[in-house]
Amino acid sequence: MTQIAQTFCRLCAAYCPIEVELANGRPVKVMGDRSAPLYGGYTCVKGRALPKIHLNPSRLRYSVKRDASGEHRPIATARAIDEIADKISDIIARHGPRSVALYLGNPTLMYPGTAAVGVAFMTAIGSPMLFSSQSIDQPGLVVSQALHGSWHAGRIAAADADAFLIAGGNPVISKQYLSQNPARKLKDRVNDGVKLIVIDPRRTETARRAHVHLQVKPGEDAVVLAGLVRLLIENGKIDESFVAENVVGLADLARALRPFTPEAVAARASIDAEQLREAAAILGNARRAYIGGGTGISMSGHGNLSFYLLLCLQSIRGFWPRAGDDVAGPSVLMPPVERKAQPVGPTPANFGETLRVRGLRQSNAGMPTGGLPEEILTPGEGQVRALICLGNPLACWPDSELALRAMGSLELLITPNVEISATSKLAHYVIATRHVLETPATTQFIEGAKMIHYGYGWDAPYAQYTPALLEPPAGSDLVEDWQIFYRIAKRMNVPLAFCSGTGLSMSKDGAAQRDIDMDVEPTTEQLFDIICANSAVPLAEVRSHLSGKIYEEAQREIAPRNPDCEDRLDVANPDMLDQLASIADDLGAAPCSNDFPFMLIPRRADDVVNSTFRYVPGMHKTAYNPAFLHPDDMSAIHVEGGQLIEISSRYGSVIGVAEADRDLRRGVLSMTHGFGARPGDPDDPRSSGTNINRLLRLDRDFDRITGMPRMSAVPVAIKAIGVA
Ligand SMILES: Nc1nc2c(c(=O)[nH]1)N[C@H]1C(S)=C(S)[C@@H](COP(=O)(O)OP(=O)(O)OC[C@H]3O[C@@H](n4cnc5c(=O)[nH]c(N)nc54)[C@H](O)[C@@H]3O)O[C@H]1N2
Ligand SMILES: Nc1nc2c(c(=O)[nH]1)N[C@H]1C(S)=C(S)[C@@H](COP(=O)(O)OP(=O)(O)OC[C@H]3O[C@@H](n4cnc5c(=O)[nH]c(N)nc54)[C@H](O)[C@@H]3O)O[C@H]1N2
Ligand code: SF4
Ligand SMILES: [Mo]
Repeated sequence: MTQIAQTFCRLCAAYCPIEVELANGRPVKVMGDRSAPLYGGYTCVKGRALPKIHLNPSRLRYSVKRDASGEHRPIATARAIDEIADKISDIIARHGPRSVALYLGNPTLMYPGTAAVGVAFMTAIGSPMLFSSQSIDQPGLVVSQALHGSWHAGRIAAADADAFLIAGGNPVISKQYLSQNPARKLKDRVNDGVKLIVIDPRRTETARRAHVHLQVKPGEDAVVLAGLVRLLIENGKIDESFVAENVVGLADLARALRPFTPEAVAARASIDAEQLREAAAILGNARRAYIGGGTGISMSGHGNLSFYLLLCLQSIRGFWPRAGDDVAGPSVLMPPVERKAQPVGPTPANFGETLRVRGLRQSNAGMPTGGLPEEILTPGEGQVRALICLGNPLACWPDSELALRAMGSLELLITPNVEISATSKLAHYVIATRHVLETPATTQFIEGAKMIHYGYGWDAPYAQYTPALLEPPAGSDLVEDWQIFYRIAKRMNVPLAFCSGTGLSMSKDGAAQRDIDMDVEPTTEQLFDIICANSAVPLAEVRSHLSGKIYEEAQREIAPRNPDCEDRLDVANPDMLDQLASIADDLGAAPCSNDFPFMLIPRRADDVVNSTFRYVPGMHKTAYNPAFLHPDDMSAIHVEGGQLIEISSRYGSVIGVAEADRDLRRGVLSMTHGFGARPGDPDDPRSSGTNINRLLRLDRDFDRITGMPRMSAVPVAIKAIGVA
């Protein structure tokens, strides 16, 4: 029997509404749901591969435990969870709660309950060691808001902007910014007259639509952005009344930017000064611009400063929404919030828990994941001995050798997963979990994520709910990720309570609000009722429309500022101006190393999300991540497409498979991360790909506030090692 079911894909944060064709309970085909608004029926190769992902023969159908010889043996999931709970209790009894850490990586975004119950678990056991991918992603995006202050009313909606600036991001592939069908959205908006500026060393799918593409030398974004802001000031393109009411520090900023003349910037960043002027003219004439920075500007050094300069640009131009405008991204499944047209002044970026390594400390981007491997490996009081890991450090964390040592030294490593990843290979327990089509879901998690990274989620009051479409495969023994935390807590006898920020209103003292019943386990649907309590639109209403819907009743207007608001946006943070001064001191030609003449930069690929989906057969053009180089560079070093090359940084060496890419600027090696062999598997770059994280180091050239290591603009040498 064939049946069509509506749901949404959660393989990436775009959450595209889809229809799944089911034949006798098996998924056969995925199509975009054209009846849903905003997406125009869009799907990508990953979403369309959902049936393959589900029926993947190497999918984990039961949990496994590592035995004394290091082999994984099947174990009943309930028994594994009991054993884990007993081990965690024992570790806490011996070493205190700080010895237990949790890492929330990308699978967190697929299931609305995971983060809520995971965080509740860490709070209940009293451990501050809660890490996430945010601090190895774009931590500068939130750190800059702490240093500059933020706009209470949120951001300009893409639909209201007449110019876009995307720096170090590629929305067409990543869906970060313009998330709903970004390729179409860009095309339509550019046809409507929107002027697009892209800053990227690669002529990306996004840059192809740009009016001005600044094909910058990697790592020089702060210089380019400083040059842009300087030109705006010089050209008098200041929103004077906005600045007078809301901004402090403009004179100091202008002084700090003086050295960044178009010519100096052009020489340093190896771009054309005229193009920089053109970009400044577009931004200077724009009424409202939609501005976003991605991983490119975050990972190449000066990430905080680059994001900070983007904020300064918005503030001096007054590119913030005003009273009476519609809120971009109003709450639907989160509690309603009144948004006001006023600044929220700067706050300290660092606070809370301190690591025992390199003076790293918690920041508003979370605990520094860049310090976690050393924290695990450094003996002494407070050492982390147990890690519940929703992610794949061995493939994704910079400095894979260190990640390998750290993961291998843990007393207890638990990886909930749908497959045996590189990291799962080392785990004491791999808990087999249900997959996307087997779990109910809502869009609430992404709505919350938008509050942290405005590049995700919807500008309109959009929401969707889906029931589980499928039963797990017959004979499998699977749980949902959130149930792991709940059941461990239950066995440990620690009651869980939800904290603020998970859709519950806060108690008067801002502390946990609602206890979870520890006697009778809630169903996932009941869990949603709890985390969507007090939502702007009742969950029952969202449940009653299975296609995605815009809930007009949740649209809110931005309220006027409080008459007594004295907060200001600070465009002259001393730390940021110091960084500008030290760049200015050395503004001649960028340093160039003869030993490492190329620069490694990251890129996202359409058919994987970080390390995910690599083991799904029939889904990929190549099983590996090509080492993309400009064809002229390939000729210069006598390398042909398909040939193996040795790529060496100061810290390590890997083998890659060369491939020509005319869209790159010369001198750049562009590669996707998340690849490489699993420990013990044959290491063949053509079948398992290349782990570029072996070229990176966590403890050199890292950001003091977040521990963010350098992951782009990494100097490398390349040498041919054989003909294919
Ligand atoms: N060199 C370099 N390194 C990078 C980056 C880069 O650009 N360059 N990017 C960084 C960024 S931005 C990020 S966010 C991190 C990501 O780093 P992580 O979050 O650690 O990595 P992912 O590959 O997203 O983790 C996915 C894991 O989840 C598993 N998984 C897939 N589906 C499910 C599921 O349904 N349930 C469960 N429980 N598990 C599932 C996958 O098998 C995989 O093992 O990587 C960072 N690392
Ligand atoms: N298909 C797919 N989608 C994804 C992911 C995925 O793995 N696959 N990952 C998800 C995750 S975890 C994240 S964080 C987001 C990231 O989303 P984005 O930040 O949009 O990621 P990318 O698509 O890699 O775009 C980064 C761009 O930065 C450029 N770049 C590199 N170095 C520099 C530099 O020094 N300066 C400048 N200006 N540009 C530079 C690269 O050429 C690249 O085009 O994507 C998410 N979406
Ligand atoms: S862009 Fe692709 S992977 Fe992401 S939600 Fe849409 S269909 Fe799924
Ligand atoms: Mo990310």
